[in-house]
Amino acid sequence: MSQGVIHDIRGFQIFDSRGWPSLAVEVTLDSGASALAQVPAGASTGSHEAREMRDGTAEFSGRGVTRAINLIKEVIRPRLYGYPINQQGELDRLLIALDGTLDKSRLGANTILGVSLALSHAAAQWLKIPLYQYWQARTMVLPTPQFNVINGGMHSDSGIPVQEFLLIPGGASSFAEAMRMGTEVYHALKARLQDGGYRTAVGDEGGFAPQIREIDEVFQLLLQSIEDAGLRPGLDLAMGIDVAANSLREGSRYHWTSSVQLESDQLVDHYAEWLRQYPVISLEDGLAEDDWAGWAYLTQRLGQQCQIVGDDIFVTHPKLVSRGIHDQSANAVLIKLNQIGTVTETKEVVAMAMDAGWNTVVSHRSGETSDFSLADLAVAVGARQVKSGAPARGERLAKYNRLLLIEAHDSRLPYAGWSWGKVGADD
Ligand code: 2PG
Ligand code: MG
Repeated sequence: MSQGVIHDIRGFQIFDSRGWPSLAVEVTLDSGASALAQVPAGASTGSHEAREMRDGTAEFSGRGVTRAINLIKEVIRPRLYGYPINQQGELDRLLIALDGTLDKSRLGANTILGVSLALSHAAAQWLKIPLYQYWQARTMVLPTPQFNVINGGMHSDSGIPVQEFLLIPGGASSFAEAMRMGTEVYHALKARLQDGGYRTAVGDEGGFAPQIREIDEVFQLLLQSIEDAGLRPGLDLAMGIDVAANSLREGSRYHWTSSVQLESDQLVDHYAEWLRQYPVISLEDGLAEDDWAGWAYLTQRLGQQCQIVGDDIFVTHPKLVSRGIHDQSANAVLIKLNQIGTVTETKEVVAMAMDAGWNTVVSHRSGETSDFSLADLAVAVGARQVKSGAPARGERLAKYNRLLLIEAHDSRLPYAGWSWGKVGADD
């Protein structure tokens, strides 16, 4: 009879949504049952993210994952063989110890995450429960999505300096209604762009990538599209932005446009103005990862009226999040599994942020696969927000569709809506 122990672990080279190699990991149990997980990759990365293991050879511009596959075969499989599957914390600690570095550089965060996720999937399967139940940590909730409908920065060639314009349908009464709102505005936006003579090609995360010079024009287009869809800006849907300001940083200043360079307090002045004019309730990476003084100033100035989300500055790392909590550098953290590398560490960082009263947003990467694990994670840890790109492109929908199915199957789970503290037009 099956004991639920690990019988085999294998890595495979697959491809992500940008056409670069990525890693899939399959865990097989003694019962013969197997589970698969796939690993994503970012483009606008924080410099303190855990390291990926890439081949560095001429093939695939150095991005092949043959070394990662070999490490799974030669180092990880022999160590984990025969272990009971139903103990994620213990297995993740073994992986961390096997790697033995602070930045996961010996085995690679991609290698470790692929194994960590596949182990979880296999365990949930063995226990015959959904993944989110296996991972359950706090009161579970269906997260409010952040739909990235305009792609700029390093995610498209639109020339727009802000990387992401996000629509946040907190006024919906269910996740299904949030999807309806998001998709209807997405289609209204496409029609508006066409009418305005803009191209409607999409960027890496499925959002449109029009060549629009003025940020205010983007905000106006979003406002009008929300209204075109018969919805109320700021009530049904609010807006967010991810500036990904690391990619604008040059020396101590921010390279806003080819002719405009700004100090961080000048950039914060811009944000204050946008918050005054538009229903913007979430601001991610408004400043660069090393601008800690700027972040404290930003949070002190705008943190009462807006969610200040740290991504590249915290990279889902307990030490950096803890520093941010101490310094009051933000009031929310973006959570990305592959920035830290294991399920267990990711859950610990979420718990730390929540205990400090911070909001948490579970996020995809710009290079994705059809893996949907992050949707289950968002529900399991009670993160009340999730970011998985536009409501378009299969790799983005894999996560949103998973949440739709979780909602359909588990009617006890409430939709987060604005429960995480929107500050907007109605209060
Ligand atoms: C971000 C992410 C995801 P990337 O900056 O928040 O949207 O982008 O994966 O390129 O870091
Ligand atoms: Mg970001």
